Amino acid sequence: MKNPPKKRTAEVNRETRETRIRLKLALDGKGISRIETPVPFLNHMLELMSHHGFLDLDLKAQGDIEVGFHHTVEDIGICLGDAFQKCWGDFKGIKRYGSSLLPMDEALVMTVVDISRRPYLFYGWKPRKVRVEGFDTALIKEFFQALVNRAGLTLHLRVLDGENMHHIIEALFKSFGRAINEASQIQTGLKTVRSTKGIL
Ligand SMILES: [Mn+2]
Repeated sequence: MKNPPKKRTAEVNRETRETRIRLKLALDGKGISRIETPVPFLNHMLELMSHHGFLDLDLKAQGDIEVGFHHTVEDIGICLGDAFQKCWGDFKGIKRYGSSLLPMDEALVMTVVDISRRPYLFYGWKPRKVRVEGFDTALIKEFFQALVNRAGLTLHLRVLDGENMHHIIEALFKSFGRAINEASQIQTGLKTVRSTKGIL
């Protein structure tokens, strides 16, 4: 009998003078998460990303939130980016591309990714409001930029419609989860990297 494909997992521990982060990530998971950070709004968003992206995520973060959420949010993005890269390993057989068009009531978001090893973020959203549920909306971009840089990901995030900030941000995280899950899939029969250059 054929063995079931092995779960791709990674562990990242990062400690700086600003934050302390411990993270375990599994692709091909069940979407189960245990998330403990001092930023409740981000906990909520990461849980959605994990659930809709079939990513198992175990995350514990502490940070200097007395100076704001910036360091903690950015550093979680860094660790998650590192974890994705570790999970992808040698990139062999990976589908590379993934996309998701996702509504959340009136909000509509489009996410397109390429596991390219060329970090690029297109962030086509200028939030109408600076704050939502005590959270600075500009940090969403910081989070994705940090993740993109470390994962070596091409990521296009577009908010096509939406009024409510909470809805829009939820749609961004769910949509990212779905797109990254699709792109991370292993293409049966593909033994090399998916590039005509033969290398990523
Ligand atoms: Mn919500």
